[in-house]
Amino acid sequence: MKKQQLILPLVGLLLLVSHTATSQSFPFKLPKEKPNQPLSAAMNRNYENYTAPRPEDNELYTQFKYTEIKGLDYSNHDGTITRRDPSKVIFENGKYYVWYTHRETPTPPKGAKSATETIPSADWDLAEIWYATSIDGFTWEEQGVAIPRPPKPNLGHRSVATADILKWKNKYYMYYQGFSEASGLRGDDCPVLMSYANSPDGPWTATNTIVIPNGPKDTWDQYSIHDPYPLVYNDKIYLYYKSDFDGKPNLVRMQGLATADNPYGPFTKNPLNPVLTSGHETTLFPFKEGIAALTIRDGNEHNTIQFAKDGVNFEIAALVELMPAAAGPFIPDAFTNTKDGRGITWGLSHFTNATTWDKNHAILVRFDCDLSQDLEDPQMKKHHV
Ligand code: AAL
Repeated sequence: MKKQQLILPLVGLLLLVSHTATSQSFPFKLPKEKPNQPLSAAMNRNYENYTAPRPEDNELYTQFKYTEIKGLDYSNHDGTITRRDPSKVIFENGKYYVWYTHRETPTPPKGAKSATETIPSADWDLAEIWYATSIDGFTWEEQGVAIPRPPKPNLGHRSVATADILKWKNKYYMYYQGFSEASGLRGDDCPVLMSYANSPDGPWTATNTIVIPNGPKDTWDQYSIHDPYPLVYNDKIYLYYKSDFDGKPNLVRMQGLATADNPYGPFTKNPLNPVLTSGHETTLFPFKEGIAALTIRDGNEHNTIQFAKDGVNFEIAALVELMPAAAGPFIPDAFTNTKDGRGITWGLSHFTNATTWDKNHAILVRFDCDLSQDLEDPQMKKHHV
């Protein structure tokens, strides 16, 4: 065969191969819809697992911005005053309300072994639930105690902490952790208690009973029910909570769900619990037909925002960074039984300096984000700054 006779078909073959490769290469403009061509596993996931292939267009992707809030006194951050674990923010009587763990003790926390009747073991030990109000969400006026520690031997006499609010048929219900022993001993094995009021300004009446009991022996939530977080969804109260289990070598933190037809219970734990394998403090909100969750630190899926169409079966919707710890968002439709949740754009969260043991305390801060369906929506715009 002559040399040219061999070269020409080879060139043709090369052209064909390179043309085929070009036509199958991923286009320069990222298609909004999944293209009809072979995709790598990662590219397939980018279309299948998220609401949009670009993070900025994914409704459950966001970046978080933090702003110092004004009006709350921390007297030189020496660890004797703490404010942490804010509730959801609600809007009533023309102002925003938030409740939080408030500790004011002669010394900073000193660990379980050094705890006394006046020396706290942990940042949330010897605490009460206080509240503050605000007109603009940036400057807050502390109103004082909402729920004090009840006298011994009532549940929660050592500390009441980590509260969250429910509005149900025009009354207010506060769910919180009731410690009867110092945190760090077995105090953290605490159940959830509840107080109710006709007005967000109180007075609050404690039921003095356990509302969400710990699970039976040898079940995942036998020791603690932390961070109670009620929403109204599917005509019921959906109360999410965190438990710490396994214990060896480190606690595993996951989140469960308990539902009830009225605020006093009984609460039925979901048979699929835990429903979130990751996250620490609970922060969830109605989104479209389902529930979205800020899944912050701890677990394989920390630093994600997850979504469950049915409020139970969560999938990862976005991977994010610098998430708000223990966030309490302002949720316009937290209690409206919505089937088209609007989302959130701001709230309060806390910063802790837990590593500086001798000054250990937390401060409340404001966070802003865009986890809303539509910022132009009048319901969102009214409250968005
Ligand atoms: C927080 C919450 C609960 C825990 C402790 C105080 O971050 O998870 O409230 O009990 O830490």
